[in-house]
Amino acid sequence: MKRVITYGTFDLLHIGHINLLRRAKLYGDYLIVGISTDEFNELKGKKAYYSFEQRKGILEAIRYVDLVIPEKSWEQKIEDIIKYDVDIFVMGDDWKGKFDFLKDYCEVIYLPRTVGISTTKIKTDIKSAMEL
Ligand code: C2G
Repeated sequence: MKRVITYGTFDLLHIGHINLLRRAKLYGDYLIVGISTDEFNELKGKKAYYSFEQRKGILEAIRYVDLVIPEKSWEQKIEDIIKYDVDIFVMGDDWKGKFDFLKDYCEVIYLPRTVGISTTKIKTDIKSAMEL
């Protein structure tokens, strides 16, 4: 049983998130997602549209996702990897290099981001459409 973990805010869920989760699952049999709490998002300088509970419920409905846990801090990853016996850590390559310290605990893979989509772009496009 190969266990994979990834983390993120996953707000206004879009195909970029789904592509990441789908590819992450391909590396193993069990995918854990650490979803940022509203408080941790503040630390990240992000304000999600959907609350933690809503984003968690949405992620739990995705066929690739086996377990959703709260991401409350930058420091919890090593503890999570040990606690959940994780083999592979996966993130989009906008984070390339940032989590290489986890290589002492598991495999670290950065996957290419899906081009042309982001939560920020969705918000901006809707805003401009409303102003037309
Ligand atoms: N992603 C992607 N393609 C996009 C947008 C996002 O592959 N067009 C990926 C990101 O690279 C990330 C995941 O989808 O791996 C979730 O993206 P965010 O919700 O923006 O996550 P982020 O705020 O970067 O949080 O501790 C790690 C942080 O919690 C990551």
